[in-house]
Amino acid sequence: MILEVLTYPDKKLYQRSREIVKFDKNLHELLDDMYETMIAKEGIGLAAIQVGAPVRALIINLANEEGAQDKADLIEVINPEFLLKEGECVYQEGCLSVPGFYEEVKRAARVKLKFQDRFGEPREIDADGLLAIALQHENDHLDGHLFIERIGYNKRKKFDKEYKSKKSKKDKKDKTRSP
Ligand code: Y12
Ligand code: CO
Repeated sequence: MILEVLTYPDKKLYQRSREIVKFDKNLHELLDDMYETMIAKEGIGLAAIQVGAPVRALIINLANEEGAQDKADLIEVINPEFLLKEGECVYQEGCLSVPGFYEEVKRAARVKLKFQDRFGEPREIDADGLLAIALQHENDHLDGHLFIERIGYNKRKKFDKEYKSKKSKKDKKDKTRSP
């Protein structure tokens, strides 16, 4: 099922998600719905809180060398904990919860992560490049943070201005539509 994606400034996006203790049918349904939603909205990563579920689960499906998003490459991450973050990189990020805004964010270049899979089995992953960035971006959602909190003061001002302008245009349009 395709779910609604919460968008800024929805307060739920700012809450810390809780640890998952039951690796049951409900969790599997949530992960399957998150995948369907992420693909339908053309995303490459999604955290459970973005579809309103405040639990520590995230998924990532990067494109392969042929540019295709193959489900065989889907990574499901439950209860992640970073064991190592090193180096520095800057990448222009976007987020399904902040539609239409993209900005450079500085993050660790390489990470090591321990987590559980959908059956509760312990796993570890070493990542660099886009995967390292995606893991950090999605893990931030589990802690109630959006990438717009990690951009500099001037870029944040630019975002606030763009958001206000879009909102006032939408409000005007909605006003002319209502009876
Ligand atoms: C690098 C940087 C950020 C991430 C986190 C995952 N981010 C996304 O999956 C963003 C998806 C996204 C998709 C959009 O829709 C289309 O492109 C059709 C989009 O555009 C609008 O909302 C207008 C914005 C973001 C991982 C790795
Ligand atoms: Co995001």
